[in-house]
Amino acid sequence: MRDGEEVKIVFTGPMGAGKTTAIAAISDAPPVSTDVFNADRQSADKDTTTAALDFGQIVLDDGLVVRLYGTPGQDRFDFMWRILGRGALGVVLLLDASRVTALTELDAYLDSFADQARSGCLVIGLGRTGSPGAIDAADVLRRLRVDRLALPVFSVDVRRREDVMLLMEALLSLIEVAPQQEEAH
Ligand SMILES: Nc1nc2c(ncn2[C@@H]2O[C@H](COP(=O)(O)OP(=O)(O)OP(=O)(O)O)[C@@H](O)[C@H]2O)c(=O)[nH]1
Ligand SMILES: [Mg+2]
Repeated sequence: MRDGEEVKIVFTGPMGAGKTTAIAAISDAPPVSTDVFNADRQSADKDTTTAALDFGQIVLDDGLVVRLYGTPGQDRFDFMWRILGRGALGVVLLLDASRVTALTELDAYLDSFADQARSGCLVIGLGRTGSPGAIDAADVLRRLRVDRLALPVFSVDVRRREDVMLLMEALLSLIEVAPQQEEAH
């Protein structure tokens, strides 16, 4: 990739996994956020939830411009996943390891972003792995093997810039070696 080239990356995953937090952790300028009051405290106990998208951007040392899009986590906004996924070269899938539904959510998102998963342009960031009863990276890798997918899985804290950058850099390396994708529709 060269100076001034642009790449679109989508951060996705269920409500509360940390998409908005992750984009804010690495974006050069404060990201555009569309968070609204969260009335669904059962799905995620936090004050706000993303209604349309997050948008941030970073320019890497080699001049590559990385546009960062975050999807809304609530199922009622799932039409946005397809819209935001269009033209995305890679996907960062964030999961909350402490949720009992984490592996079911993994399956659902791999289905929705099947083009990127199959072409190997998807990385998984597993948050809150230290919580009691949480799944770990080995559990995710086992599930991926069933689907014959070889994708990297990292245990991360989305509030830490270094952790989110690790996900980004792993993903950009995968994009570089992947066969050129057809634009996802
Ligand atoms: N204590 C703790 N908090 C975390 C950890 N990881 C993420 N969080 C918090 O979890 C929350 C994640 O919220 P968001 O970033 O809004 O999540 P989101 O994925 O954008 O959620 P939606 O937009 O509702 O789909 C933030 O308040 C983070 O600070 C962690 O490892 N430990
Ligand atoms: Mg959000």
